Amino acid sequence: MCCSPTSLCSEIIETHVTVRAPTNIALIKYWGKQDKYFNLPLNSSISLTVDIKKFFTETTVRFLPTPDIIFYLNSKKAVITNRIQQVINAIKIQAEPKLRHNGLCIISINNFPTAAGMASSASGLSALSFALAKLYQINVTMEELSAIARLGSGSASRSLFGGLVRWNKGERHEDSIARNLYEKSYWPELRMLVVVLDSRKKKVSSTDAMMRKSDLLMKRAYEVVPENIKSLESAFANKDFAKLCEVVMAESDSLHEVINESGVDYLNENSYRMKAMVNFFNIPTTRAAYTFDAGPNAWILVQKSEVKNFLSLILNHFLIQYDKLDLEENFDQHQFKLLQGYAKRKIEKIIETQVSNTGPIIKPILEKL
Ligand code: 2P0
Repeated sequence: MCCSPTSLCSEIIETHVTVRAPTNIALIKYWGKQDKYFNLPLNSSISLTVDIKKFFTETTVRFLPTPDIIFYLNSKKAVITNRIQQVINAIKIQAEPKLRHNGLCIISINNFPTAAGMASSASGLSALSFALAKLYQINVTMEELSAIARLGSGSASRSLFGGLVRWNKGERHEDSIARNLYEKSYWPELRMLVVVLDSRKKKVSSTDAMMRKSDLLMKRAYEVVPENIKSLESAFANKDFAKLCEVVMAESDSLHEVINESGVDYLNENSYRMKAMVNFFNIPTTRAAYTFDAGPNAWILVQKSEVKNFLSLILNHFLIQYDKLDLEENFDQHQFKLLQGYAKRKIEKIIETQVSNTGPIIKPILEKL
């Protein structure tokens, strides 16, 4: 009997893998599809992946001896959607035949609100694609894996990388892929303040809303976004923060103009107040930007040196529990009470996050960090 190291290795099959994947916030937004089956977008998009310690999906995938596929999302049994099935199929087709007949158990948990316009599908489908690629031991580059993750959810393709990430729209499955443009270390002072105004599940999913075609959507995809991409890439290349903010806000406004025209408004009264606050803060110099996804919660882009200044403005206006501030450097209780003196409108939480220096990570590696 031969037991060479190679033959032994090929017999060792991991029966389960646990990974964590970060989420991302789009600065240039994906909205609209050119192809529904392959989930090809109408336009390219650019995002910042945010700190994996603050926002993550943790997913465990395990082989089952029976052919069933079982899925638990946030501790509840969930349906294997066609999209998830497409991801599983795309991985299995590249796996060794002997592994293809096993069933699967998928257990996935988000550490932040699901389906509230906070990009939970981005971290979720990125975690699933990465975990399955490891479990089935397929040989793919991260760019190739981003195409597979895209089948599950468009924004998930970008969560396979840390830093600033561009997802090229492409024209076929193979070329609609994401890649890293800049690592976190390029601009380490960047911060996002995630102001959670309402974490309830949204009424209209972004997948449904973005299928509503209009002339404005087409104009945005073919004229507005390409210009915004050029401006954003140039702002990044020159580390021009004011210009970056201007384009980020213009993009968010352009997205919500298209969404509103289709009869949906994801923003609430407090979202509009947050926009007004940023505009006020930016007089006379632009020092912050707002961006909103398919939900009311505000993502505020600032540099580290302005975090406290902007937070002081928010705390003057919005009422929040002290223990709901998740900041790098918190206010002391006395300062906090003074700032909250006249605040009236309740908000849920504020999370300060840096840019992530990583995409998905296998759990044991993460624990060593
Ligand atoms: C984005 N959003 O670029 C944009 C901005 C929401 C607003 O990608 O249908 O959940 O699963 O591909 O990725 C949300 O859409 O949509 C999204 P599907 P997804 O982040």
